[in-house]
Amino acid sequence: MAKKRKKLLKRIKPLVGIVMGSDSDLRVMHFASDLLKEFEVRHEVRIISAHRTPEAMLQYATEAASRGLKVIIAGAGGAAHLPGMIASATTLPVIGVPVNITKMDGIDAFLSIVQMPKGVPVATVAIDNAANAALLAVRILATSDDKVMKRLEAYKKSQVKKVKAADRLLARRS
Ligand code: RP5
Repeated sequence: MAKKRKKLLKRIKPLVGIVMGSDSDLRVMHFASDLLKEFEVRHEVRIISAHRTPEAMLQYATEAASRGLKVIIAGAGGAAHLPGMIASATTLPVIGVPVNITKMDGIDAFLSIVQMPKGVPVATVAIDNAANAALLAVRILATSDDKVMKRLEAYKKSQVKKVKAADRLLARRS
């Protein structure tokens, strides 16, 4: 890891690591970062590939807990081994995001991520649903952080408001 980045990460002390196999996953994975920003949760975003940079992946996974990370969100498409391989090398909770990148509409990535063997869990969200991965990370952090819990409660209330407003609008139109 470049010295500059190491220094910066030390300063911001990220709680959530968002990793993805390729920059082509950013199209989907940026939603996780957007949501964590909304919740003011410190996080880092990295491109690390299980197949193309296996050593970097192992180093990231083995050092994650000691660097202060609490949750890892890992997104990948196709033969999506990144979330499972990271889970195999850390005790942190890992949330997998299957990314739709091939002609198989993301089913390939979904099955690769969800079918983990007993003993190595990965919490898998729906195909391309990086926002839900971030929300799950927020829920995990909220169990030990009152500020995050307050923001989560406010978020839930805003969802209720949104649905009710849409319902009222529909009633007025019909
Ligand atoms: C996976 O292969 C990545 O997560 C990405 O979804 C997919 C394709 O990568 P690129 O060929 O677009 O770099 O490892």
